[in-house]
Parts: sequence; structure tokens; C-alpha cells
Amino acid sequence: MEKRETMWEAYVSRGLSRRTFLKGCVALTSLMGLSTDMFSKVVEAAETKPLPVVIWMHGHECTGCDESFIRSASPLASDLVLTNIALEYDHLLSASCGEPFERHLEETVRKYYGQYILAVEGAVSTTNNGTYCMSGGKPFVDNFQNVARGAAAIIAYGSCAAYGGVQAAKPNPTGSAGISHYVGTKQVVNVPGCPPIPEVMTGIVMHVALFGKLPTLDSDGRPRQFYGNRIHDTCYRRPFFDAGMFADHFDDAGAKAGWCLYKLGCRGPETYNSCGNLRWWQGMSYPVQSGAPCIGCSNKDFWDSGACFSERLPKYGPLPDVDIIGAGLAVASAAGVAVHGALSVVQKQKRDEEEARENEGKQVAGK
Ligand code: FSX
Ligand code: SF4
Ligand code: F3S
Repeated sequence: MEKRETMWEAYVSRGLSRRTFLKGCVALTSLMGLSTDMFSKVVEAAETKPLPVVIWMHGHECTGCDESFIRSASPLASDLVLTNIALEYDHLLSASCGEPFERHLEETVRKYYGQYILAVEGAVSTTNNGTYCMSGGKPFVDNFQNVARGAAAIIAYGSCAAYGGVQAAKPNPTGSAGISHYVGTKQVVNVPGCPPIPEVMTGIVMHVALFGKLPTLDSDGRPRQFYGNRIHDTCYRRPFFDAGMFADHFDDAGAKAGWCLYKLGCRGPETYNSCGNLRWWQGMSYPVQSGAPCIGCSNKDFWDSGACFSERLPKYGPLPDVDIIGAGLAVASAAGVAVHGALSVVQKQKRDEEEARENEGKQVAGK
């Protein structure tokens, strides 16, 4: 088998300096959520491990995930693609297309069977033999399963690949579902979000690439370093929630003053993601910061959550506490927060119990 270059060799062959390489390793270390004492391990891996072969497939989706990925700032998506991974197949980012490109996919699968990382955006569709979602002239479900069989690690990018996405909304005419239903017993790393945060996407693929193992996952297959907190836990509007100060309409004085968006449907209290920490577009903003309630785009079945996105979730209602808070009753406000806090604690405990049973840092198959 031909020798593939390492990340360090890729830097050298592109005329980049050792200093640039080390700066890249610093960025990767922090991006992967690792402590600084892991820096030398990252450098060592980058110097010695061959660039990981990545196959990137698109199923039933809107391509927003790839659009998000190419906006990764640290590392830059271009650096990742050109110097950190060997991206062999991606309909959006590859210059080639058509039959030769599809043949290249088959050759890549054959050549690197059992070694490549498979990144997938979009759901698998199975109604009418999968013909609602065709790729390279074949049903995506068939293509995907062929490639998944030889993958060392499988990453589901976006809520569509993880859970089925918008096209799986009731009545789900195309029979769309998350990819994990079609890979047998293989562990899938779920990176939900519609789309996921760019730096989370690059961070996950680099973790698998450099360490040859999956990051620590929660019971839902999500990397804990990025999905360990609720939007609500890191929200800068949280003091308004705690003080019972809520916007009632999108254009009222409370909304203009930046009060909590809970009564306008915010799903932050039940949504796990890093939007409040990392934010989007180089830390510029995220939905709650731009005045839109979190619609829980990282949650399973968020599209069928039973209420319009601008309405409070029924499961948190009727919430007389919140309405009473709106009427200015401080005692009820405290009770309301306590009720909500208790709900959150119970949810958190359940998660912790589940996570205690999870597979910590499961080794990638074949390594
Ligand atoms: Fe889904 Fe991604 Fe939402 Fe779109 O590829 S997670 S519809 S942003 O694009 O799959
Ligand atoms: Fe922020 Fe939403 Fe929580 Fe309010 S409910 S504090 S807007 S996450
Ligand atoms: Fe999605 Fe909510 Fe973040 S809508 S982008 S999980 S703030």
C-alpha cells in the first residue's frame, strides 16, 4: 500500500513553516477541547500519523452542513481539507463529478477498506426503494451502506444524518431516518444541529483523525465536549430568565431590551449544544443573540415538537409560573424558577446516569 503523507509532511510539501505547523497544532488542541498538556501528543500524532482518508457523502438534506463546515475559522476549512485530511470524495467540495468521480469513490473504498472516515450529511430515505434520494445514479441508501461497511469511523453531521431531519417530519413520505439505523452495530458519532457549528464539525473529524478513536460520547452518541451543556446554561439572557423578565412579543420593549425569549418559544432549556460558547461565524452571534429563540435544532424530532417554534413547548406549559411572573408576582417567580430548575435537575440526573453507561472513548473499529 502506498505511503500517505502525514500532516507535518503536508505542511512541508506546501512550503509552510514549522512555526505555522505548531500554530495549527495549538489551534487543533483547543478546538478538540483538550487541555494544554495534550499539546505534545497532538504534535506527535500530526508528525507521525498518515493523513486520514475521508469520504463525505450527502443524503437527504439541504447541504447547509457543508455550507457551515466551509466557514470554519479555526482551523480554516481550507487548511483542514488541504493539509489535515485526505478528502477523497465530496460532491460539494470536489472539482470533479460524474461517472469518473463515482468510480473514484469505488476505488477509494476498495483501496482503504477498513481505514477511512465516513462523514455523512443528510438522512437515509427508503420509501420506493430509496428512489426519493438518488446519488451517482443509485439510491443513496445503497451507496451509503456499501461505503459504511468499510468505514473505520462514521460521523453523522447535522440533525438530518443523526435523526432524520426536517424531511422525516410527520407524515415522513420519503421514509427518512438517521443513518445509524443502517450501519448495523457500528457506533455513529452524532453531531446534530441544523446545521452543526463549523468548529464542532472540524473538531470531531480531527479528533478521530489524530487519535484514531472516537471522542467521548454521551448516550445519544454525541461528543460530550460539545454537547455537555444546554443552550440555557450558557445563555447571556439567563439572568433575565432567573429574574422573571420575559419578552412577550418579538417587538415589545422586553424584546428590544434583550430579555429572555422563553415565552416566545425558546427551547434553550432542553437543547444541548455549544452555540452559547462557540457561537457562529468566528464567534459573532447565534440565534438567541440575534433575537430568535432557540428552536432546538439539535434535538431529536425538533420539527415535530408539537408546537409552533414561536410558542412555548406544551411540556413546559401551562406554566402559570411564567405568566404570573409576567404579572410581576415575585413569589411566584421564585417558585416558577424553582419548578423549572427542578425539572432541569431531573433531566440532568437522567442524562448523567445514562452517560455513566456510555462507551468512553470507544476505539475506532479496525485500529
Ligand atoms: Fe440537515 Fe445538512 Fe439542516 Fe441542512 O447537510 S441538518 S437540513 S442545515 O444541510 O443535513
Ligand atoms: Fe436564554 Fe432561552 Fe434560556 Fe431564556 S429560555 S435564558 S433566551 S436559553
Ligand atoms: Fe440551533 Fe438553538 Fe443553537 S436553534 S443553532 S441549537 S441556539
